Amino acid sequence: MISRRTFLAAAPAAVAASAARKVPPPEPYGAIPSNRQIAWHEMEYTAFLHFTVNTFTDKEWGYGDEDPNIFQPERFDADAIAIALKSVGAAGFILTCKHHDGFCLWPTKTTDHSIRSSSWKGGQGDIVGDLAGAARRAGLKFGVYLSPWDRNSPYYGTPRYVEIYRQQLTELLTRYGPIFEVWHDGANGGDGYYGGAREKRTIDKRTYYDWPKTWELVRSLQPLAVIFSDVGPDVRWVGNERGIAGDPCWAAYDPVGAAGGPASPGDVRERESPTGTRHGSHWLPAECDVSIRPGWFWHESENSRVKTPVQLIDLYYKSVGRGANLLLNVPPNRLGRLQEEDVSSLRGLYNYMQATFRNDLAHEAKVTASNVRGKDAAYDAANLIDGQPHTSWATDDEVHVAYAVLDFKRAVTFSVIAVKEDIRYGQRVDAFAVERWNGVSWEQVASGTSIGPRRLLRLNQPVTSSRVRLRVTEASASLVLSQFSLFSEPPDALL
Ligand code: FUL
Repeated sequence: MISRRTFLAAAPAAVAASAARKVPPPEPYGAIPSNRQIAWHEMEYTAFLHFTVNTFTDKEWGYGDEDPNIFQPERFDADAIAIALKSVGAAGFILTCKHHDGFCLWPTKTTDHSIRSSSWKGGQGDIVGDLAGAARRAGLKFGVYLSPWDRNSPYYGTPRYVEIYRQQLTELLTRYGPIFEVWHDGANGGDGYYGGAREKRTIDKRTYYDWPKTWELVRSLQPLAVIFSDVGPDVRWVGNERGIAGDPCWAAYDPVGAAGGPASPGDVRERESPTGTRHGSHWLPAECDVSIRPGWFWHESENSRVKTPVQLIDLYYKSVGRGANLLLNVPPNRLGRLQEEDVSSLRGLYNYMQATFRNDLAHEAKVTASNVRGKDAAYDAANLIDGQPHTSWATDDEVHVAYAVLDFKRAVTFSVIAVKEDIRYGQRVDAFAVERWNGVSWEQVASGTSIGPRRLLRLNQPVTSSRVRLRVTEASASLVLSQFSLFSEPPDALL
């Protein structure tokens, strides 16, 4: 079936056509995302704020015996932080409301090791409240990190602490408005202050926290929030702290414990997390947490070791470009501000993204395809270039291998390719290639495996052609692709 609609004509037509769809859509394949996961996928790139007593003690892991008075961010400005993050394209940010030292950045009722015991703002400060409010004002989503390991609590290791942890979560999830993500890391137990005991405490990672009960609590208080841990239940750790997803990176995942058997936070076979499980039973996409600096917290000595825009761009392609989300840590400094060096690198990344992704060359093309589901216009290949996430080019049930061709009136030059599946129908494609017409034959310029929510392929050299073809070479079900885009990286994008 051949379509000759242009982009401008296709956008309204596609909406009308999907309403008038005569042929039923395909059955979803395998694991599929929940609505909260779909909303999370759309965020793509968020910031992480590591901030606490460590910022003032120059440590990465506080022992839990800090004097609360050392927390004195004299020029703390939540709006300045949120506005800066918004201006560099982050969709939201997650704050370390409590790190392993147990110091709570909000006036919790559960412990004295909190901002309430600091002379900062006369004990009236609330960093969580200020940043949650600033996020909302800036149009950003807000998320919370609450370390399960607490080196301050005298109760750590006993059932009482697990109750305290849930009370802390309850405070965070009921006082500060909508939360988009609840983040639990996997560092569990070891030596610490523990109310003065100064000893080593180990817990059984698999049973101590009774995670399913805690996740139920999160669900009941913030049903739209995704829950992150090594093993989900909504978002999985990517298995490294370098910010790099696997290639392939499947959204589905069946986590396995380090020694085999069931997995739990802190006990997962990490080497399988970057790639996921091709036909896994859970939709459990990867999130790439990585710091813009060597450490997670701000250290003056690391101001000269901030990742450059070029390094951040590379990370962006290796995380977001492989269908994962990027959670990029930008730690506030002792003043309570983002460090200028960090913001300047973020701006470099943002300028690059703006310059590269602002103009989708595919919009100029006419699209034809080797097969269209039921020859129904609702599934036309023109949907690939209409800019709408929920209109798709789909094929007949038995057609798993197919192609779509972009025909241009002029030769276009591109260096980045973007492809997306409509993930409401699951992850269906196993392999694909992109080819250009060289006047005589089709010539492959790039290829990939997993697509899912998003795949970006960055070419070593720009490619020029007036005909470009997306060819799905292997799939586990018929195709439901929502986007095929071509972009050109401006050579001066980093200036
Ligand atoms: C880990 C922690 O131990 C690090 O300090 C950091 O917070 C990282 C994001 O998670 O588990």
